[in-house]
Amino acid sequence: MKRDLGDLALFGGHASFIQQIHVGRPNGIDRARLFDRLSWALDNQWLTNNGPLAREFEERVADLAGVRNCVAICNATSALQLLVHAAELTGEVIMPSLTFAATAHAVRWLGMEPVFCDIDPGTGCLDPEKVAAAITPRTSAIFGVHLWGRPCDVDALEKVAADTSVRLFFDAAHAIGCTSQGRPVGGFGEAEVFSFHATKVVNAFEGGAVVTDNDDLAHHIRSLANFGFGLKSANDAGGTNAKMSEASAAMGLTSLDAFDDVVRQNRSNYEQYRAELSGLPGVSVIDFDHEELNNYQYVIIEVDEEITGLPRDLLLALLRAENVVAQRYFSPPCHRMEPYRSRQDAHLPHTEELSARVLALPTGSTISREDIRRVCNIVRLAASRGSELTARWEQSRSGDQGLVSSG
Ligand code: T4K
Repeated sequence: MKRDLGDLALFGGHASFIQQIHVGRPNGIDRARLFDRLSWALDNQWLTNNGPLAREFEERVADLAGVRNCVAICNATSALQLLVHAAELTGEVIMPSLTFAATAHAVRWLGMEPVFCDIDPGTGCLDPEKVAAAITPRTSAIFGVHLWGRPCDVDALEKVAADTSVRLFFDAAHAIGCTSQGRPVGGFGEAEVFSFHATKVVNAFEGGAVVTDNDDLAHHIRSLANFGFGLKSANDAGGTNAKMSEASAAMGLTSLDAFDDVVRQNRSNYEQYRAELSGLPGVSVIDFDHEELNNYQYVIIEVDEEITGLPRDLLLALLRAENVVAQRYFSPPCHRMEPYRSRQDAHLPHTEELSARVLALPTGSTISREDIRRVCNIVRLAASRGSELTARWEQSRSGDQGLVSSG
């Protein structure tokens, strides 16, 4: 355990971890089950194109989400694009800026303008009042994002959508297995999109899905993902290839088998982080509504530089020097990134404030209690002596080696 600033790798100490630990390390998988499924697919000589494993995966995801239709797609970005295309959206789509670039890129790829709207600082998700104010005659849809698995204020967004005749969809990339007021994420708005990327709580190597109770929309998306075959209207002709392969479905199914265990482990990690960092001024671990189901796949801390004297990015750099590959999910926010920054002048104070404070820490089934203890030890040491650390870092960068090597 590190006791003094000189113990930190940033100042010449040994790194806390010999090997890197990551946010987004794939969770452990039952290899025997995975290999059985892969072997079965090889024996079956059916490797993609709506195969039996993909269909089973779709059934299980639809069940979890409490909806009639799940269309498995090769990744969530493509799923978002297909959804935007099938829904025939036009003009402007309102969304948060505090999200992964894929949410905005998917909309822009289809020729629409993402319009970034500020968040509720308490949840990190769209502020429904700000959404209502952002609607213009060009707005065709609202895309909520259940950030870090915390659901949006779904009721309020549904009301805004109904009052303004604007369509409502959700990017639920982070939120499989979560509920809002006891209802599973997946059934909100007209459709929702899950991600099954390797870094996610359900992992299909790469994968995504559109879930919806709208049978026509599901049929349309399924056809578009398969070159447009089977589309009812000649106007809709054309499509792409965005199907989920049997190998991905085999992985997705095996990951779903472990879902409850992984969520239990994530929750225990999350609670340990909360306990180890409790009472540390200027650092908080974001909360979840424990009355609801949560997948706890992200452990996010907020670092208040005014209280700690420690800039979030310096904490990131010092964690990385210790081989803790923390992530700035999500910073910069989309409206501060190209191609959006130069296209619009969004004023999003809550987004900017939260985005500047957040850091994701490693969790999942590959992290041990001892790993978390050590990560928290570093965060505690750094945040409790933030001003001193920052001054020392600045001096070391300006070449005062004497201070760098002292204990
Ligand atoms: N909407 C939202 C709200 C999203 O967050 C995402 C994706 C999407 C849509 C789009 O979903 P997909 O089209 O990807 O299905 C990662 C993931 O690639 C991305 O899926 C995810 N969100 C995002 C939050 O995280 P990066 O740019 O941070 O990836 P990368 O390569 O830097 O990896 C992150 C960490 O994970 C690293 O520390 C390394 C570690 N890692 C990664 C992989 C792939 C591993 O340890 N093993 C691995 O196999 O985006």
